[in-house]
Amino acid sequence: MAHDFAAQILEGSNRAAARLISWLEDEDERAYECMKEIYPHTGRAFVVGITGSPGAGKSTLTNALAREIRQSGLKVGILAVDPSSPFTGGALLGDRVRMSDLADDPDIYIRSMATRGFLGGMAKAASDVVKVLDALGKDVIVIETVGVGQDEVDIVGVADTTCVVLVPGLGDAIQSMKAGIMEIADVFVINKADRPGADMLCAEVSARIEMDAHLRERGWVAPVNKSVAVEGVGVHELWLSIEAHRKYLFDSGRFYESRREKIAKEALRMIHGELFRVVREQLEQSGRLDAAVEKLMNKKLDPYTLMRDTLTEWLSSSQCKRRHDEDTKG
Ligand SMILES: Nc1nc2c(ncn2[C@@H]2O[C@H](COP(=O)(O)OP(=O)(O)OP(=O)(O)O)[C@@H](O)[C@H]2O)c(=O)[nH]1
Ligand SMILES: [Mg+2]
Repeated sequence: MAHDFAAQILEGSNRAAARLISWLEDEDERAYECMKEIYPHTGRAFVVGITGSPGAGKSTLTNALAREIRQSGLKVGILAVDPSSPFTGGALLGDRVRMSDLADDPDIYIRSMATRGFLGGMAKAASDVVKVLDALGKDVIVIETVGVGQDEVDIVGVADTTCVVLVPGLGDAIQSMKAGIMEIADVFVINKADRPGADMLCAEVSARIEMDAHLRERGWVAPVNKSVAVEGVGVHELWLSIEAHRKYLFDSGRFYESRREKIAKEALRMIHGELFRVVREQLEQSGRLDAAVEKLMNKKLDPYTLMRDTLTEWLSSSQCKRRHDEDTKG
């Protein structure tokens, strides 16, 4: 079943991909079977992250960029991570409306995802969806996400090239730079360049890049682009910057290195998530968590001891179980 389904995705069926993504969202067991099948066929697509403040024009830019990328014959997948709510809220609907003119092109696949309610965390959800789009045969995958919290920064960690969108007049440019934006940006885009202050912001960001000597050590200096996304101005140049970064990654060997880091991080993240889920389930269902919390409250127990004891106990009980399973099998 999973095999046939995976085959459909590998043949490029958007419908099959949509179904698999729904399974992933529902944590349906069938999703894992299918993901195992498609995994060997992933890792081929180039992943671009578009992040920035709410309303910076990320969706408009993503839309225009997708169109630009399609012109070179490449297939595009778009993942819009919606910050607003787990419900089909305003922004999600807005994205749909603005991107609807792309929806007729079968070589563009657009998927929205709400940021709340994912047990395994957003970064896992995003990298799962990226894998599906990759297996589906998309050459470039664009992830749009609001750059505010750690969750979003983690999502961007899935991308090969991260574009940070800034807007003149918001006054938070320097603020966001402090919040680690400088470190994650491979390419800067000053969008809404039709507004006053764009040149000044451009100069400000460039000066900041100059200042950060340790950023320059990376061997790549983030270019600062300007765009008017609503008019498609500067989008071609943005794509050229992304391609230049891609070339840098390959030529310098950073691509391999960075993918390796991502895979290691992802593997650990998944194991961490699953271990936590299993242990928590056991503690909660047996009522032991409540009992332990009671003791913690009364200072009859400390969380350090609880942490170690829980782990030791869990490890020995799962070893016992394995031995038991082996015994009964043999
Ligand atoms: N003046 C001007 N307006 C723009 C430009 N790009 C986008 N906008 C407008 O800015 C508003 C927000 O654009 P979106 O593309 O939805 O921005 P976003 O960053 O995706 O917004 P969220 O996903 O809600 O965070 C829309 O009304 C756009 O039409 C631009 O270059 N210039
Ligand atoms: Mg948007």
